[in-house]
Amino acid sequence: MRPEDLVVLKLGGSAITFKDRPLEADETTIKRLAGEIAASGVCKLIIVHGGGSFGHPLAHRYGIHEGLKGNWQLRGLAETHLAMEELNRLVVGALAAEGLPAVPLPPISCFTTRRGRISKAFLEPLRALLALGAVPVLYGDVVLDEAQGFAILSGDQITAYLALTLGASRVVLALCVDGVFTKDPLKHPDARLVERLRPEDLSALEAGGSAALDVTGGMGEKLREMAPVASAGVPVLLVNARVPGNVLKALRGEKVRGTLFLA
Ligand code: IP8
Repeated sequence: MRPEDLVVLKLGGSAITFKDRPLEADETTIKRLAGEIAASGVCKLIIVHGGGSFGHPLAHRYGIHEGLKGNWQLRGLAETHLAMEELNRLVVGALAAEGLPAVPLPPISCFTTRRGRISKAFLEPLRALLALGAVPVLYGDVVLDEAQGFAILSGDQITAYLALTLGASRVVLALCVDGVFTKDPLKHPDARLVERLRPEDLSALEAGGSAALDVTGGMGEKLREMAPVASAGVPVLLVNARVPGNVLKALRGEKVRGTLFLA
């Protein structure tokens, strides 16, 4: 990989938090992943992380994803953003402890949406951080929405948007499962890992959704979000972040168990 090649890494919320324990981060995994990211030697990197048990329960409690229904939700808007900042601080702190110049970039102040889809993006600070050699760290967040007041902007949508807009060479999705399966592996023991997936294969698969609460969708939604990236010829690699060494190998472009999503 050339030093100028941009990689976008998404750390799934279920990989870095305990999804069934509200506001509890898996700090051991975050620390290990930070070590793997630092050891990968990728020079031009953007990290986006999900909400897991920080953003999702609050967003759900206040119906943030449904848009403005009443002023009582404003408190939830603030609380959801603060919870995400808290998780972001843990991720950025772990990266900094490994010597990486990680800098938080709150999506609430650089994106707006229209019915939940990115409508405007102010990417100058992000471009400038990359040019300086820093590692911007974004996350799924509450954002202001032109049509419905506010919305949840998922880390996946941000990842796909940045990969396409900034011309990434690769996207790595670090999840809590090995990749895409032929069936939901939690329900079907005969489910097989799909090692190579094309956007046109999507409808043929019963993508295994995550069982825990997730207001921005599970695996199916993730793949639909990544389809334009894969279709544009940018490889999207899905790997299990809970297996030590996987993220390191994926970032280095080495062979690793997972799903390669590419047209
Ligand atoms: O976990 C959603 O981001 P995701 C973040 O990437 C919030 O879907 C605030 C629920």
